Amino acid sequence: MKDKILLFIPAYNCENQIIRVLGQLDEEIMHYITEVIVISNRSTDNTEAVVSSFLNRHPDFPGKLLVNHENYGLGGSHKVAFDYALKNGFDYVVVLHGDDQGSIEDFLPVFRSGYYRKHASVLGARFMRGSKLIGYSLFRTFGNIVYDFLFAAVIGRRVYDLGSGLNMYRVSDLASRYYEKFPDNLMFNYCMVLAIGYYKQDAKFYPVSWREDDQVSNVKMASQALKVLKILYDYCRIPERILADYRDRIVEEYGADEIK
Ligand SMILES: Nc1nc2c(ncn2[C@@H]2O[C@H](COP(=O)(O)OP(=O)(O)OP(=O)(O)O)[C@@H](O)[C@H]2O)c(=O)[nH]1
Ligand SMILES: [Mg+2]
Repeated sequence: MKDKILLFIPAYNCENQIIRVLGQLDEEIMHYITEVIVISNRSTDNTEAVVSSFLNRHPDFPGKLLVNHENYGLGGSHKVAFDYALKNGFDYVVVLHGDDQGSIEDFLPVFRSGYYRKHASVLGARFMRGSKLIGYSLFRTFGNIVYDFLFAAVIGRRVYDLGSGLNMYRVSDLASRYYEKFPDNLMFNYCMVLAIGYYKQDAKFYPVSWREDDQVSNVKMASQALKVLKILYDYCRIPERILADYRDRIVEEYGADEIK
């Protein structure tokens, strides 16, 4: 039987890039994807209009636009998407950032060979043999590699990325919702990496390409770098800290409206 695979595209103010991301979804890719959900985090530009108009122009495209009730951050959007995957009986969920920095094509070999079936997650890696960085600054590359090593030392496994924009998770492994209290911001993925160590997950890194051209980076590097160190330090001292609530604000329910 064919696997039921959900493609989740988080989108926040990326009206110029989201259309290119949707354009990546050609017949070959869609052969493996059952449904696509674009989750807008209450974008204030034309992201939602662009997605709606794409869906109207392609009535046979199995896609939906979801708009979060509030801006839940990138982590919060993952929670909405994982919940959707669990409730709708998906086998796997693929995450592809809406700002067109990654290429889902990089995962074609993963889809074709069924590699994803053998592991709890396949994580796109930008800093691994075979990865390709285009326009990504040397400084950020260096910083990322240092942090990869720090995390690797702490979880006792090689780490090749703390959170690229192309990942695939087995949905049954998300059923406990272990990630529910992870940060709702961009640090969500860092905690997901710690979870690999804590829960001894069978995660595999897989080299991907990553480009930076017209995207607007929302990462506040210095403050984020420090917060990450704090999470890492906490985890080193008391691994159970991963179960603590790292959110800045408690959200009772991560809700979204389906626009189409
Ligand atoms: N910053 C931010 N991004 C969000 C949010 N919700 C969804 N996203 C999407 O999450 C993705 C990642 O956001 P970016 O700010 O580009 O962060 P990043 O790609 O991890 O880091 P960069 O390398 O700086 O681009 C983008 O595709 C956004 O459209 C949100 O609330 N804030
Ligand atoms: Mg980005």
